[in-house]
Amino acid sequence: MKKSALQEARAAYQPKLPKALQGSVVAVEGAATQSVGNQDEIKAMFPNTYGMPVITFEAGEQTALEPINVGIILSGGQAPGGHNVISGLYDGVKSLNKDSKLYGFLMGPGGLVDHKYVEFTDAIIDEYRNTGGFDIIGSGRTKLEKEAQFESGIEILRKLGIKALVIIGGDDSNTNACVLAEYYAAKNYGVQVIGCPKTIDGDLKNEQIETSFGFDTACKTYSELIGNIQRDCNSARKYWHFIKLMGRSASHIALECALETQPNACLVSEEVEQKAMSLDDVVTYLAKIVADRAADGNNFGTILVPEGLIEFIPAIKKLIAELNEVLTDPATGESREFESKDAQVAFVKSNIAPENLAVLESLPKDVERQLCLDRDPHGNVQVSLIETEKLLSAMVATKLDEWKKEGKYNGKFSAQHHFFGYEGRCAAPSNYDADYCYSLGFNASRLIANGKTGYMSVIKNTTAPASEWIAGGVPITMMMNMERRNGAMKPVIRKALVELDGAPFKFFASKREEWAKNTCYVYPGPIQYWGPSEVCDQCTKTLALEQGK
Ligand code: FBP
Repeated sequence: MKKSALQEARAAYQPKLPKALQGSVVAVEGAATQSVGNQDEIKAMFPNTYGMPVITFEAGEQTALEPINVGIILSGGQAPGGHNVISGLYDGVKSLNKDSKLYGFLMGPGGLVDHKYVEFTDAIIDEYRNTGGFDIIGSGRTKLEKEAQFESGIEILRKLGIKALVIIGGDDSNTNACVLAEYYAAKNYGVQVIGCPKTIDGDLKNEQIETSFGFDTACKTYSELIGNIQRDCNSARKYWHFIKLMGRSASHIALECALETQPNACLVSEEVEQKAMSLDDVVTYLAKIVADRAADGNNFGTILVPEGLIEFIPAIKKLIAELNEVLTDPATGESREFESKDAQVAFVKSNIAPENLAVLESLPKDVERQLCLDRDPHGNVQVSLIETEKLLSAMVATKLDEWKKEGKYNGKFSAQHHFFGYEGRCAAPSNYDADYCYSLGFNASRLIANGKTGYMSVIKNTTAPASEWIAGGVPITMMMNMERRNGAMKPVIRKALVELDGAPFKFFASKREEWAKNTCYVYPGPIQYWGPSEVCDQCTKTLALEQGK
């Protein structure tokens, strides 16, 4: 495979490991844990994996191990650093015993069910160290949740002599990892299951997980692009740029990019919901910023829009909740099947409450259609397909026209649209993600060596130099509560949305009026892999503010 100059140089980068993982370790157990909500229900559903202690690794005598075979799966959307989780795990299991083997299941959880796999070798792993992407084995969104899938999985795990499976995924995939861990434990199958916190969205974090991997690199990549647009914008002074950012429901990516680039506006879906803003309120808020800048002669600017915004406008949220119920077959709990997309839209329209129908029909046709159509395998609306940035700019233009007629606005409004998501999901991992991911993978090997199952690999204290990072494991059940999904209550890992009383949002809120009126753009430039530590090892602003740094 032909490599770029950067790839060549980057292949030689040795990711930093926490001090505790640099030699032999012992597992230090904390107190018994409980789930973040619905303790009785979760305990009853996970009798074998509930209540286990948090684990911290400290330097100590590790007993010699027999060779162990381990499997790994990449699940869901790509996130920078996935290859380093795999290389960290590979190096970790080999350091325990050089005859240990690591297998990768192909194209996501489906590879386990369909028995498609590859055995990693030094040559394969070396090709992918410190690279972005998930192409080493591919990823997929097959939901691992049925007994038949678990049973099909155990057949191949037994055939390959695999004693532990590592699932790299977001909140839904790690929830499923925990269900699988519980199932194999209940059946005494002798296979451990360990999760790893992945997603650019940044919404898999809590008291125990500081951040999901990939968030750092993805935000830095988008911020570079936003900074470039801002410089263009400030040079030509003739466009308003509406920039939608991935992130699914949560606005962490939009907020982090705002902290890094200081745009004229950034919507935060969680605030829109809390203030019960209507679509018209959101449009009025943005149009006011445009009009105020026009009054100063500035007919240009940047507006960041989180991709999940639409789901958080209360009337639309209520509508989506009913659509999700109507699209689920109550008999099976699965999505209903329809002959055609038109049939699906017609069925939806004749089965929802009149007030929700009115909201649906008030939206532009393409948004209306997208909301009625397919969900992803976990039941989520595919928000990345809804062109919110275009919807908002069209509505802002209409509002400004009205104000012009009323003599309230006298500027020029010309819009450009962008959607950044796929541009950042496979970027070469920043040093932070390269080190964090390698440590997560290496650490997973230590959890396996210590016989743990139903745990998430966790690395903490990551705003400190890597040598001071704390390695360990957290029982996945500890992060769970019961939530309504596809018409039924299910145990799930609680998704972390932007906290409006958290330091990152509060800092943003204290600055945004100034950033709206004046031109305070910051141009972060590209990710740096070599150079002074304050340039190339910095964490996200979100993490720094959360930890009071
Ligand atoms: P994960 O939650 O699986 O990590 O995926 C994140 C994400 O990039 C979201 O931000 C986005 O809404 C979605 O994936 C897009 O999905 P797809 O890759 O199927 O287009």
